[in-house]
Amino acid sequence: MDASEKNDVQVLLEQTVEQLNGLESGFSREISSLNELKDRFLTGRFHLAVLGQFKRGKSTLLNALLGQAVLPTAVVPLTAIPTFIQAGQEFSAKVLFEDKKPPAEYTASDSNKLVDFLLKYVAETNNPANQLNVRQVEVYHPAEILRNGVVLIDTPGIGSTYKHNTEATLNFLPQCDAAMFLVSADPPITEVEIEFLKQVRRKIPKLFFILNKVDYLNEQEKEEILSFVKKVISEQVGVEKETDIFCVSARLGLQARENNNSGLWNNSGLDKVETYLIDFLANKKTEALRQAVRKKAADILTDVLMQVHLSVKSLQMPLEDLEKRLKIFGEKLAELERSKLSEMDILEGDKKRTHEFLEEHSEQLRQKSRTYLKGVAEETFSKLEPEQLNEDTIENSLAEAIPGFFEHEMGKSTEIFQDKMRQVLGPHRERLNKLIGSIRQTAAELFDIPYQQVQTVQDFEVEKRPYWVSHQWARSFQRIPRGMFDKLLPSGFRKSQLTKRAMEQINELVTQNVENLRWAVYQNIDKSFIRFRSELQGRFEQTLIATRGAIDAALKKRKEHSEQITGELIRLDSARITLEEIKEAFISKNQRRST
Ligand SMILES: Nc1nc2c(ncn2[C@@H]2O[C@H](COP(=O)(O)OP(=O)(O)OP(=O)(O)O)[C@@H](O)[C@H]2O)c(=O)[nH]1
Ligand SMILES: [Mg+2]
Repeated sequence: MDASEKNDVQVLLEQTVEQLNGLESGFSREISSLNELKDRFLTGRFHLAVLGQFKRGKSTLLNALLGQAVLPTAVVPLTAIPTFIQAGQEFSAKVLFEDKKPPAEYTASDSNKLVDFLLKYVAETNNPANQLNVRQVEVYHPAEILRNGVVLIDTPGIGSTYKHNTEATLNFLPQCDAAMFLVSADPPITEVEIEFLKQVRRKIPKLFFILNKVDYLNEQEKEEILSFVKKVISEQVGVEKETDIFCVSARLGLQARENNNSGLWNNSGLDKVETYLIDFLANKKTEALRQAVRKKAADILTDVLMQVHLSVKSLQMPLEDLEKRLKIFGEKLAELERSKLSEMDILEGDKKRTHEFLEEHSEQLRQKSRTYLKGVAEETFSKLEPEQLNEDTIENSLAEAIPGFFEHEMGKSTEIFQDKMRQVLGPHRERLNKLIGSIRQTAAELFDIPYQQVQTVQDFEVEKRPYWVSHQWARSFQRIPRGMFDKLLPSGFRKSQLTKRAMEQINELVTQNVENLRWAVYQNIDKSFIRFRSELQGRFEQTLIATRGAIDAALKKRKEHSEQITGELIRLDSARITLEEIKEAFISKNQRRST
C-alpha cells in the first residue's frame, strides 16, 4: 500500500464526517465513531515482541534498532519485566504499579540515566520476583522504526533459573501480534528453546527468526550453525524449511549506530532486519487495519443511509399513509423490545452459571495446588538431614516454587475463561445481530427502501493496549508457630510436629493464592458481561434512533413546517447520493478517489 492509499481512507473518513455535519439529523454518535476510527487508523498499535532464551541479546538487539543503549543489558539474566517501547517526541519512561502508588516517571535526554532508571524496575537483581509490584513499564522514543504505530516489546528471557520470568513471558504471548525469535551460536539451540518455540508458534501469528552474535563466528561456522538451526526448527517444530533466518551481530549494530558508521551497520546484518521490519510494518500491518476500518466505516454508513432513506420516504409519503405505517412499525417494535428483555434475562443467568463454573474451577485448583505444594515440601523433607530441617528450609523451597506454579495456572485459567466467555457470549451476539437485523428489515419493508445487513467487525472492536500483569503471590508463612524447644525434642517427634505445621501453612498459602487468582478471573468475567450488556443496549437504542427516530422526526416536520419540506428533501437526497458514493469507495478494495 502506498502513501496515497493510506491517505485515501483518511480522506474518505473526513469526507463522511463533513457530510454528516451538514445534515441536521443529529448524527453526533456516528461522527464520533468515525473520528475514533480515524484516530485508530492513524495510530494503529501493533505489538512486536523480541523473544528468546535468556542472554541471547534481546535487549541489545532492540537498542541497536533504536539507535542507542536505552534498555539495560548484562551478562547475567536480567530483564524481568516486559518493557513496551513506543513512539514519542522525546525520550521518556513511565513505570506503573499494581497498587495505588503513583507512577514513576523519567524525562531527560541522557540515555545513560534512562538505563539506570529502568534498571531499578526491570532488572531481576534490583526487583527480584517483582517485589516492587510493577504492573507495566513504558518507554517513549523518537526512533524512526517506531513511527508506524508499532510497539516493540523487550521480554524476560526464558529458561533461566528464574522460573517466574519464563511463566510471565509465556502468559504474555497471546497479546503479541508478531515476534522476532532470537537464537545465537553458543549453544546453537537448546531443548528449552524448542519447547518454547512450539508454544510461541501456536500463539503468535507472525514470526521472524534471527541468529545473533555472529561476530563470534567465521563464514564457515556461520553456515554450519545456520543449517543446523534450520534443520532443528523444521524437523522438531514444523517451521517451513525455506524460512529465512537473519544473521546479525546486535553488538556491532549498536556500535555502528552509536558511531554513525553505516558500513559497520551493513556488516552487522541489522540493515536487512530493519528494512524488512519497516516494510512489513508499513504494508502488512496497515493493510490489515485498513481493511477493518473500511469495513467498519461502510457499516456505519449503512446505518446512516438507512436513516436518510427513511427520512426522505417519510417526507414524501402522504401523511395518512405515513401515520398508518408508523403504527404498524410501533407494534412490531414492542414485540422486539420483549425479545430484548428476555435476552437480558438469559444473559443474567449465563453470568451466574459462569460464576458457578469459576467456583468449581477454584476448588479443583485448590486441590491441585495442595497436592503440588505438599510434594515440594515432602521432597525437601526427604533431601535434608533431620538436623537441617526447620520452618525456614521448607518455607524457602515453597517460596521458590510458588510464583512459577501460580503464574502458569493464572495463564491457563485466563485462557479457559476466555474460551468460556466466547462460548457463552457467541450465541448472544448472534441473537443480538438477528434482533437488530429484524428491526431494520421491518422498517425497510414497511417503507420500501433497500435493506442491507450489517455484520460487525468483532476482532477489531477489542481495543488493544499493551498490558502485562505480574501477579503477587503469597510465598511466606503467615504466622510463625516455631516450636521454641523443637531442638530438644526427639528427632522423630520433631519431624512429625514440623510436618503438621508445614501442612497447615501450605493450606493457608493455597487459600490465599487461589483466592488472588479467583478474584482476578471473577473481575474479568464481570467486566466482559457488563461490556456486552451495554453493547446490547447501545446497539438496540442506536437502531431505534436510526429507524423510528428518523420517521418520528419526519412526521413532526410534516406537521409543523410543511413549507420547508421541499428544501429539506433536496438536501437529504443530495447527501444520500454522496454518502452512497463514499460507501462504495469504502467497500471497493482498490478504489482510489481523487479529491
Ligand atoms: N559478542 C556479542 N555479544 C552480544 C551480542 N548481542 C548481545 N551480546 C551480549 O550478550 C549479553 C546479553 O545481552 P542482553 O541484551 O542483555 O541479552 P537478553 O537476551 O536481553 O538477556 P535477558 O534479558 O537476561 O533475557 C550481553 O553481555 C551483551 O553484550 C552480539 O551480537 N555479539
Ligand atoms: Mg534483556
